[in-house]
Amino acid sequence: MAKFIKLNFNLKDGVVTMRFKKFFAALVFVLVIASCVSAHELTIKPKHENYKIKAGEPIEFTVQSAHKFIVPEEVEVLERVKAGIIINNKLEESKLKANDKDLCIDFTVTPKDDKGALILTAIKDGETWSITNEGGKTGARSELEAKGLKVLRATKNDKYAKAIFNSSHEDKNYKIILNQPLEIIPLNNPADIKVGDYFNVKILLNGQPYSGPVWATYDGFVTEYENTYAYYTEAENGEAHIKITAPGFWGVRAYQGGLPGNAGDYDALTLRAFLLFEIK
Ligand SMILES: [Cu+2]
Repeated sequence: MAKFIKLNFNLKDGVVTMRFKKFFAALVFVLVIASCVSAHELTIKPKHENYKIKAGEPIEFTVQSAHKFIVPEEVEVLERVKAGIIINNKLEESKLKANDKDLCIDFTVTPKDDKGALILTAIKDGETWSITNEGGKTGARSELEAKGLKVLRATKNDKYAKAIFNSSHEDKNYKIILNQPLEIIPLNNPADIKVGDYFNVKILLNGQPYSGPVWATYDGFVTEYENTYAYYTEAENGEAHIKITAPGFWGVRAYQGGLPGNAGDYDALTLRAFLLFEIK
């Protein structure tokens, strides 16, 4: 940074001003990126601790949106969220209910059978979040510009959660690929994994191997601080290895920012994915 300033010191005033403008634009950009990284994460959790899965019997789950794993913090806008059970490779959408008391969305699914694992998903079609001359605003670039605002950066934040419940040693359901833009696919059956083992995953970004950061944590690891995970690794050629260090409800997370935008609406797309499963 010091070198950068020195380099331009002798230049004419106008040039220096321009350089500084660029520098501040870059600074704002860094802050925008930083704020995206810490946005709410989308997860799914059973509503009751001692839930039982039986064919034909409704069971309650929640969609959570929060900065801590896994402490509900915000009721997402219902219209932007879809959630339910996967049956024959398709999402059977549940009716979503805002739960203002517990700060989550409630939904019920009815499994057709209880032999294999239940696969649930929640999807949030993200809003465009714009950094403007009047601060952060929800809304597309064109929409805010029409109101006379200057938009520095508009980002769309899409989120995907996939959860595996009731997996057994014989189960094959856990391998399912839902073809979500950013998807974490287990290479191990959670039922076969014990504390001390590696849980291996394949991560696909638009169908291609993802190379990037991967975080993992489990329910109860840290409840005081936001964005605090038990484990960090980086996926290489789409594969990541998570060492399981405790029993319980785990979440593995991947994040990809800076994807191409949609002219006029958003400049960049950010994808977040969470895979949730239980380790006995
Ligand atoms: Cu947030």
